[in-house]
Amino acid sequence: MRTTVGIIGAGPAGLLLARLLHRAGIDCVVLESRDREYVERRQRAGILEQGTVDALRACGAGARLGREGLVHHGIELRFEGRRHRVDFPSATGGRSVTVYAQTEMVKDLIALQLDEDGPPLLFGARALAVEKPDSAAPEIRFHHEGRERTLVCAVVAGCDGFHGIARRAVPADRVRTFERDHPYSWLGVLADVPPSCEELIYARHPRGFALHSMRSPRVSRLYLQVPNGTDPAAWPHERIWDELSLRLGVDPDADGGGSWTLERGPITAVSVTPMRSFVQEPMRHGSLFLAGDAAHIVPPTGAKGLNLAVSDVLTLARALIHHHRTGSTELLDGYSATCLRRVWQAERFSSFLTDTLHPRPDQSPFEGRLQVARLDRIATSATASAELAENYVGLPLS
Ligand code: RFL
Ligand code: PHB
Repeated sequence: MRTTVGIIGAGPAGLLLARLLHRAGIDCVVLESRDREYVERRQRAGILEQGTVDALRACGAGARLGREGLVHHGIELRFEGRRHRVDFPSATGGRSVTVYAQTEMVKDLIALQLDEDGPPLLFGARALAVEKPDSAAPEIRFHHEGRERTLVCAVVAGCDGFHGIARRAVPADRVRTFERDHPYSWLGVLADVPPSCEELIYARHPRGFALHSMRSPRVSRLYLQVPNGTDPAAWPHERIWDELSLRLGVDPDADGGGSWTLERGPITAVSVTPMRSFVQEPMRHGSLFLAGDAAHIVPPTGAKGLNLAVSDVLTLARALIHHHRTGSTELLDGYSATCLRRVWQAERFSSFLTDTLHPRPDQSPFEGRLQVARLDRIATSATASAELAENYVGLPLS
């Protein structure tokens, strides 16, 4: 098999790249190790930056998103029983974010690719290795329908996520990795109950972080900070609701406190996700380009992972299209540096929010007070609040 761009992975990065290249008349093939049902059901992110929404609209994947996506103009911070709302439009020249599940975005992109005669998308096709990545004809060795095959390409796009194989094709002496593990995980639950809030709530509590998000007007998505290695079975549903109520709770006498209750309902899914910060530099090796989680991971607190995958892919598609039309490699040569600037801004912001909202198991009382002081600063300074808002809605695409 031969193609111009061989794409490994049908997550948001690989699917959007395929869509953008196909529309520009560049051939590609997408290899995905899982089956369609699995890819469409995997519960992941929920917050799209304005730039991500604009990109999906521009490539024709914005119809259902426009109907079903919930536009949010702010978030609420809770700490010490207090409530503080961060307003986005007033701090960012009118920008906002959209709540739309990653799974829905993936379904929309798959449907477009299959229904509109898009480029080949092979499910159950597991890439085993990228051979000759630094040559002009790199190859992807993959396993599909019981046999091993080879896809010969001009360019390979490694969009295969954090556990993929593309990143490992770069020789060890050509890369640097930067990593930080966090001493806690998130227990995530999906519940068939209308959200008890209109906007997302991020809470810092001495017992740990909690987040109230949503998937639709009828489905809530909630998270609790838990120790690494937590077994979801140790969290019966009543215990989950009790802990969420406690951590998200408000004090009627505190600033903005008032009264608030968390509505409970049937929990339909529980999972535990470790928190990780990771970057591999550079994001290109010869004809192999890494995009999305294949190159970097941020802890989910800043809601940046999916949005970074999208911004990488926009940069890569633009560079490939420019090369296809003009023969110039200028944008391809700048790909890694352009992406990494934005990646490190997202790492910085995600680390800041993570460190501010999660009490570490070994932290000193002094550090606890600093977390509260940082949140108090956001609640009382328009400048500090605007800094959070600007980063949350997404820094401009360069
Ligand atoms: P993905 O989505 O992991 O897709 C990679 C695809 O590659 C396939 N694959 C292979 N295919 C062929 N051969 C191989 N050898 C392969 N190895 C892997 C996989 O099956 C998969 O289909 O990476 P991509 O496209 O880079 O997208 C990244 C995002 O999925 C990720 O950054 C976000 O989900 C992170 N994230 C969030 N991001 C946000 O922007 N906003 C959020 O609100 C947000 N919340 C979250 C999150 C991630 C979470 N978890 C589960 C880590 C909340 C959570 C709980
Ligand atoms: C989600 O809805 O899954 C979500 C929202 C905000 C985050 C992380 C996850 O920061």
